[in-house]
Parts: sequence; C-alpha cells; structure tokens
Amino acid sequence: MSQVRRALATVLTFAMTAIVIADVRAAELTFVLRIENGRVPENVRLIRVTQGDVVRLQWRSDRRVTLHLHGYDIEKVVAPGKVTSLMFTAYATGRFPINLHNDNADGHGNEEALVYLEVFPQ
Ligand SMILES: [Cu+2]
Repeated sequence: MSQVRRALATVLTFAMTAIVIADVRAAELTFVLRIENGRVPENVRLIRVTQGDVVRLQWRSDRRVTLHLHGYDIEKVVAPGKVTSLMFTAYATGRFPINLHNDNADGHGNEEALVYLEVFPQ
C-alpha cells in the first residue's frame, strides 16, 4: 500500500515539475503596432510567438477601427489618439489573421489580413 502511495507521490511530483517548467518557458511579449491608412509597417505584419506566451499587442490607429483576431476570436475597437491593448495567452497553435472590420459591415468581407499571428508549439 505504501509503495502505491510512494509511486503516486512520484507521479504527482513529476506532473508539478512539468507545470513549473512550462511556466518558466512562457514569455510575456509586447508588440507595438501603428495602423495608418488601414495598414501597419511591413516589418510588423508577421508576429511570431510560442505557445503559452502571454502576448500584448499595443495598437494605435489614425482612425477608428475594429480589429478581429481570428481563431482566438477577440475583437477590439481602436480609437485614434489612444493606445489600445489586446492581450491574450497564446494557447492555440497555428497561423491566425488579424483583420480590420468595418463598423458598418456585419461579419467578414474578403478583407486582407492586417497582421498574421503565428503561434509555434512549445
Ligand atoms: Cu474577422
């Protein structure tokens, strides 16, 4: 009986160690993005992070826009003259577009992606 308990304790210790390691690996990353005329500069059109990272996107825009991060399904309104943060933990891996949505149009048009978010597995 005590042997079973000891085995169980070992398994639990391993599980807790794994959680701690995963936690240590996760980074908190901030990206600063400025939208002008419905676009961001070329060098920030691809954002690459690792699964588990806490990602903060700090947006500015020359006009009022609605952002939609697909996959994670987060929408944010960015008003001119303000910094708007979009924060999330990158739990889902893959390539996800961030689109601009028209405030007066419902759902998705065939809008071009503003930015792509790539989340790589740990
Ligand atoms: Cu969308």
